Amino acid sequence: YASEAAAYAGGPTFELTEEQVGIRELARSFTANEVIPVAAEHDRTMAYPWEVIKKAHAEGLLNVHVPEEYGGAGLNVMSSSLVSEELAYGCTGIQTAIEANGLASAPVIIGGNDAQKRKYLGRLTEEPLMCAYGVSEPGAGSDVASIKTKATLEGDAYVLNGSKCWITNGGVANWYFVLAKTNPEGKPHKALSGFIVDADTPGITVEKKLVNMGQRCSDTRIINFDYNAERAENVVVPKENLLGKEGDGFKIAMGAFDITRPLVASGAVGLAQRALAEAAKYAHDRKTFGVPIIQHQAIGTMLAEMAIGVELSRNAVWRAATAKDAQDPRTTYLASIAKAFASQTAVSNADKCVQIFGGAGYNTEYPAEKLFRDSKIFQLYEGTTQIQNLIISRVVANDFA
Ligand code: CS8
Ligand code: FAD
Repeated sequence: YASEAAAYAGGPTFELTEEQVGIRELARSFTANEVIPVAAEHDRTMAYPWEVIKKAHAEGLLNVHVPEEYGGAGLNVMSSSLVSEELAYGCTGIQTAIEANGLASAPVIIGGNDAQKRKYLGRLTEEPLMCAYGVSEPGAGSDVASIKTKATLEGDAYVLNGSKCWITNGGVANWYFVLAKTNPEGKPHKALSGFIVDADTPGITVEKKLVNMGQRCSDTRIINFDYNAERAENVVVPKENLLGKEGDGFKIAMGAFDITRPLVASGAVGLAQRALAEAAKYAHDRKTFGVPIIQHQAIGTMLAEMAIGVELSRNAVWRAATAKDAQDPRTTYLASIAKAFASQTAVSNADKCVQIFGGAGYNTEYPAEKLFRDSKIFQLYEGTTQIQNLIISRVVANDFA
């Protein structure tokens, strides 16, 4: 950043506390020392960033929102958003791997009992272990209520049958949150239940890592929870791993997004800020027609638009995060606004960054093309932009009915 004052102007609502400034500094220096130096290599090899994750765990930058009583830092969403933005500034592939732990543990924090939290959240804080959130399926992404995976109660355990698709951390997770139908005849939203499933449960098969456009070191997989004829095994989940009671699953799964959409949006802000910084530096160095290109008004206008996007997106993230922390009933609406707007900013800033770099923007020796590839997913995962707009428009329709 050019200066602290330029990056965070503060203000009556959004002045950071001393503790928050400290958290942000810790995440910023971690990003500079541990993330940025290895980001391009992880993008090239697509290797999972285990070393970075182990160091993040040691520094207290993994599982930041896990309550203190279960060994975590107990950060609220606002403070967590500072960490997400800084990590994303370095590499959103690495940040997504780290953030996916937050997403998978959110349903346990929301719907879990003390024993479940102690066992599964405690495990995460003791060792650098990963977990994954398994909701989407090959046939159902946006329409969560239409998922097909079944959980059938047989004696004192559930038998899982179905497949989950696009599961971040799928191949490296120690446990999964899985949303499944416990009452196939019931109304779709009340038919779903949430489970914690140990990844080493017999019968689970993990397919090969999916090769994506960007965020290529993040591990995305299809996971099958099916009767394995060869080994004559069902995927059996003990009854005590049900979160809440049968039928609570949809609300638990949605409640997680109220926490994580502001954090995904802050990841988008980090990427947008990085695109601005890289573009501005390059525009100072590169000369055409005898002057640095930053002196051409057309370039200055693009940089100004990028800065506008960053500032307003960060404001939207902080607004949504503080709403969640204050239990504001408009949290879901504000989280969708932050997610939709910040992801648009990330895509737009990455595009402008490539443009400002000219031909170099299209080349892997420079940072712009990675930012461009990495940015697009923000408009897709954690609910597409169309789904955020659906959530926002339902509130608007209600407000002005
Ligand atoms: O289906 C909903 C939706 O959000 N779809 C998008 C799915 C999505 O976002 N998937 C993301 C998967 S995870 C991922 O991509 C990870 S990316 C990698 C990791 C990144 C790092 C973190 C919908 C379309 C918004 C709504 O669906 P509908 O079927 O229309 O249901 P509704 O009528 O809106 O709601 C039914 C009941 O649920 C209650 N509800 C809805 N939202 C919430 C929240 N909290 C609590 N309860 C909620 N947010 C709603 O009030 C209804 O309850 P009733 O009692 O029935 O009235
Ligand atoms: P579809 O739902 O089939 O949508 C297709 C198109 O139709 C989209 O443009 C969509 O916006 C539009 N559309 C759908 N419904 C409507 C509507 N009602 N109104 C207007 N437009 C609509 N899922 C997990 O559970 N866990 C994860 O960890 C996870 N990580 C992911 C990581 C990656 C890299 C990717 C690509 C996906 C991940 N997902 C994960 C899945 C992700 O959440 C879904 O891909 C996303 O929600 C969209 O679902 P879909 O792909 O099935 O698209």
